[in-house]
Order: sequence, then C-alpha cells, then structure tokens
Amino acid sequence: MRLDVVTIFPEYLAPLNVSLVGKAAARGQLDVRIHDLRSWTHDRHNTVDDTPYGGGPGMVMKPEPWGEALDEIIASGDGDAPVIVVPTPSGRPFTQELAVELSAKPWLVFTPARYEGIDRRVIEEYADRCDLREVSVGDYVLAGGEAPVLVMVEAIARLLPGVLGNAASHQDDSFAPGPMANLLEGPVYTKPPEWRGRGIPEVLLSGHHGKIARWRRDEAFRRTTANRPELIEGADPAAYDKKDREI
Ligand code: 6GU
Repeated sequence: MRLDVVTIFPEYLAPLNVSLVGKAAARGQLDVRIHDLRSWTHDRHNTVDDTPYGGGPGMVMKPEPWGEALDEIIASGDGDAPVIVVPTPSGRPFTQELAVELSAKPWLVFTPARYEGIDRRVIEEYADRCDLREVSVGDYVLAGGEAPVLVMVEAIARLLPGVLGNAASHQDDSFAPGPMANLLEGPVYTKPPEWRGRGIPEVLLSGHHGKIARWRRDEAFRRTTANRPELIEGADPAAYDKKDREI
C-alpha cells in the first residue's frame, strides 16, 4: 500500500517510522511518503493560509498549494487515482469498518489541515476526480489533522496482510465484524499468577476452552454494558450462542 501525507508539519508524522507502521514500511509492505505543503508555495513567506471570505475568526488554507500538491502526487501514480482522506471534525466517523475498507485500497492520500480547514473548492475538485472521504476521529476538536492521520494509518496498517504477526489477533478486536461484533474486549492477564495479593480468575487456569470462551464473552458484555451501553443494541446474542456450540 502506498500512503502519501501532505502537511505543513512533516515532523509531526515522524511516528510513522516507529513500531508497527515503521516496521511495515521497512519491510516494504507500506510505501510512506510525507510531503511539506509549503514546497508547493511560490511566495517568500511560503503562505498557505488567508482570511475567510464572509469574515469570522481564524484562517483558511489557500486552494493553490493544495491543488498543485495533489495534482503532482496524483500524476506520480500509475494512472489509477488514489483514495483521498481529508481529516476534519465535520467528516463521517472513522470506524473499524472504514479502516477495513481503506486497508483494501492500494493508495491513500491524507490531507491533514491546520487553521479552520481547507478552501471548500479543493474538496469539490478532488471529490470529482477521486474517491474522496472527509473523516473525523471523534467528537472533539483537535488543532489539526496530523494526529488523526497517525490514528487512521495505525488502524489501517495493522489490517494489512502480514503486518501483524498473527492474523487471528484482529479477528476478535473490539469493533471487528464477526461473532463478537459490537462487544468491547474483556480483561487480560499474564504471569505472575499472584501480584500484590491479586490472583487470576480461576477459569483462565482451568484449561477448559469452552468455559474460557464463555467467560470472555460474559466479561465483554459486562464491560460493554458499563462503558458503551449503546453498542449492546447492535450485539447479536444468537451469534455468541453459536460460537459456544462450536467449542
Ligand atoms: Cl479529523 N481533525 C480535527 N482537527 N479535529 C478532529 C478530527 C479531525 N476528528 C475529530 N476531531
């Protein structure tokens, strides 16, 4: 998968060289290209923003640098248009479902903005020419789209074939489709068997895989009810019973 990011803070994307995403890039599973938007400006001050038409607070990102940047990046491909992901708090929610969909695309271009956002005509222009998604990572406002890009790239990259050591490790992720869909994952434990007087739930030491699976399902329900009661609505108890029978 090829990933391009256009930003006025290229150094903000340095974490893409680290950990899971960095290793995937080092192995050649990801081709990550970070671009400085200011390299597509032509004035002495490398201006990327201007005051909003109609007045109001803040600044708006000028269309010309974005247009030149995206034209050049799109032209550098093999002719197939990338999917353009525009981080914005006004976008559709970024979900595990969208992460799965985007992880199947060969090429993603992220356009994190600062200030009050990018001139609308840029969004319209590239929505006409590409598959363009405006995406939000949650119901709060950040100062820019760079942190959301780190969030989205990590969620997408770990779904690529061969990036996680164990393919099964994202089968029962919280929010993954499948029998545990819409349930949060329950608690986990490792050695030592006693720590500061606290033990391990007996069932996990029993070796009884059926009982362990049922315990995990019950803990998942408990945690989901406590932290995300609205998700229980979409849970499918019949699917869990079916899972029980398979054990
Ligand atoms: Cl994608 N960008 C910004 N600036 N704030 C956000 C966001 C994105 N998602 C949630 N808040």
